[in-house]
Amino acid sequence: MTDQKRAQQTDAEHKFSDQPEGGEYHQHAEGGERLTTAQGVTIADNQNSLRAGAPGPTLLEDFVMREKIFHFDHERIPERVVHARGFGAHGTFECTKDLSDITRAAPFQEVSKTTETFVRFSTVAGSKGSPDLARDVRGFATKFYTDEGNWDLVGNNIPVFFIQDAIKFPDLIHAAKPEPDTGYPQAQTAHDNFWDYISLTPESMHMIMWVMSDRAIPRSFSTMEGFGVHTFRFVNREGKSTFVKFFWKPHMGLQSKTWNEALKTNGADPDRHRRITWEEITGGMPPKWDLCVQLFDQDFADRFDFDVLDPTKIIPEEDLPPEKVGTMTLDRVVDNFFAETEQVAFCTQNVVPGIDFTDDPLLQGRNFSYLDTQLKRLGSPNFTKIPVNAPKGCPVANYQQDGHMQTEQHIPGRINYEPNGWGEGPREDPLEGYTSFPQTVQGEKRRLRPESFNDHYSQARQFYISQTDVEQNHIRDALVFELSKCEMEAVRVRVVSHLLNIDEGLARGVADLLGIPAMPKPAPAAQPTRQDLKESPALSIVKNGPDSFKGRVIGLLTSDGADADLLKALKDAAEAEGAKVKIVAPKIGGITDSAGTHHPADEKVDGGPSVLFDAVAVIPGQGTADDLAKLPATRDFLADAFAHCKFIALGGAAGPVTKAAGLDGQLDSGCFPLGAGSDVAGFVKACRDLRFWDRERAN
Ligand code: HDE
Repeated sequence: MTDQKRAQQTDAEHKFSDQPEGGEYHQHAEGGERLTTAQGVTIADNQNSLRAGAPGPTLLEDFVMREKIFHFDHERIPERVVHARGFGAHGTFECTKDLSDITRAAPFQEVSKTTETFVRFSTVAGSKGSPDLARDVRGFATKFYTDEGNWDLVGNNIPVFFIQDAIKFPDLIHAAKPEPDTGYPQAQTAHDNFWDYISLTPESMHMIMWVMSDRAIPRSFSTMEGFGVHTFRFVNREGKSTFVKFFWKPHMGLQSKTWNEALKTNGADPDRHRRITWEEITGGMPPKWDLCVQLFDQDFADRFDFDVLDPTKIIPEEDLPPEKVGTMTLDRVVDNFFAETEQVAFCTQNVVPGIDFTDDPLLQGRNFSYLDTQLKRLGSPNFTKIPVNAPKGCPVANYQQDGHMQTEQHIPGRINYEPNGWGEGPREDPLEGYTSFPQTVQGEKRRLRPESFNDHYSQARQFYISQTDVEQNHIRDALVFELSKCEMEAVRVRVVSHLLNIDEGLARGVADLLGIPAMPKPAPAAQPTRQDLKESPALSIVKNGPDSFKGRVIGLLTSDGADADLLKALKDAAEAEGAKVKIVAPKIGGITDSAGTHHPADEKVDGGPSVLFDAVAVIPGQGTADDLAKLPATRDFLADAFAHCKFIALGGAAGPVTKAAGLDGQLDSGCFPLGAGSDVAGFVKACRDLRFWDRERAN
């Protein structure tokens, strides 16, 4: 287990931590593993290069040094052109519904059947080193190692996309990435190029509503949904096709950050989402999602008001409830980030018998792009042999050979072609092999967009009206934030002209907060916005939050002399809910409570701001509260928790901290005074709700 390995290595570090006096530090093999070159030659000295004299010139002859530095020089591979920042983990998918009458796809043939998976979550716009809490779409790519080959479901945490045709993708991404002359901004769409492009691309408006909502700043990967986006086909053994849309539903419910909190989290812990995922898996709380499907036939598709092949549209869950077909548990972290997370190569073309494509023009374009990009990134068509990419559930046998970094020859001997007269080697299997659905196709060869893709605003409006008032305000504020970073007024005005086609109140709110002097006319629309689409509660985060506080964390700011009974009661109440308490203290060494018990701290106060916790408690000791309150980080801890609408528990001695945070006289019913005999469990139960949103409404 990787965690045990880390623990062993940490112990080993202690053994070696004393430096020998006045000398260099050599670790000699004493019966242990020997250090060698890549050619297997044992290395005698890994600290000094080969020199003529001391000091003297370093000799070119030093193959040990040259090989070592040569390899180092070539350690980097091109980062992904999009989705560069990612985090991967292994898991298992367990089928809970037999779908063998609908599809012959291996993972769905039998209840309880398990299939190994590898998932990589990602942000889209930022580079590999960008912060996790950027406002962005999250990638949710899953490789199923089925026993009929690898199936890659390369989805996002948002069910629609910005554009309807793959030919537009390079422009969209160029506009979103840092501007080409300055090289900034990093991992942000808050700049002119992005909004200029968007304001000239009305089909992006539905996606823009999602990206400006709190969906784009999730609390963790474990609290976001995933979507296959496109309509795919399931095909059964009789060759019958059923349309399918895929959903991943998180067991922890939907949860997000607030924008101000996200900005601060990026400073406090740029690896927030990676760290949470690692800790969930290694801490025995493996994240889980249900895989759900919307299944429908051509008749339903024809009756539905939008084109099911248009990737800027959804089928509302209330119109066609997604059915649960299985559960995925991510239960194993990677052994090596580069080998697995960086080298994993997802391709939308990776389908297995029983799963097929549709004519969605975005999907068709993706089927070219992903294979192509893997060759660029991984440097060889043999990337399929890298263990994380190789099929696990079935044999691989073909006559593909050679190429850079070939590591094996499947078929030894003379035969490397088919058909052959030797009667040996792998052969086609027309019955069991992959067969494309025999769809009838006809039409003129032209560059065109179907009229059925013309309605760009109705579902954008439906998304907006389905949000709670708090969420609607967040969308407005996000638009205002982003557009305030645009220098060109024309861009801001053009965006507002589109918002007028979505919701007049939203458009006016944004225009007002941007200081736009006169409202523009609504943008010309290819099709008028339908006002009759019903609200879809499934689209709101707040309406689909968690029903328990399980898996979340209370940040406890405390100091020497803190009430021992209260600390214990808080810990017990949190654990009873399946949650944790982490101690934040003035010194990382920890605190000693009123009963003389020592508690090591998890964070020193200026390294553990409240943005890292789901709820907070402030329980200082009687004699130390004043000193605690003097620390600027203490003031921010409480003031931020309050501003981010978190539930707050305040111990009896918290007065000086409350005052320093500027909250005297402002405490509301999201703040729980705790003293001897108070209802600590009541506080933890209140934390089941995502936030105390009334605080935001009151301001
Ligand atoms: Fe991607 N996308 N994409 N994309 N995408 C890539 O492939 C592309 C789109 C998605 O964790 C690239 O291996 C085109 C939609 C994820 O490794 C590249 C178009 C959706 C990941 C590429 C789209 C996605 C990628 C870059 C428009 C949601 C990360 C590196 C036609 C359904 C996979 C790579 C991972 C990655 C192309 C649009 C999801 C260049 C041309 C829509 C999750 O091939």
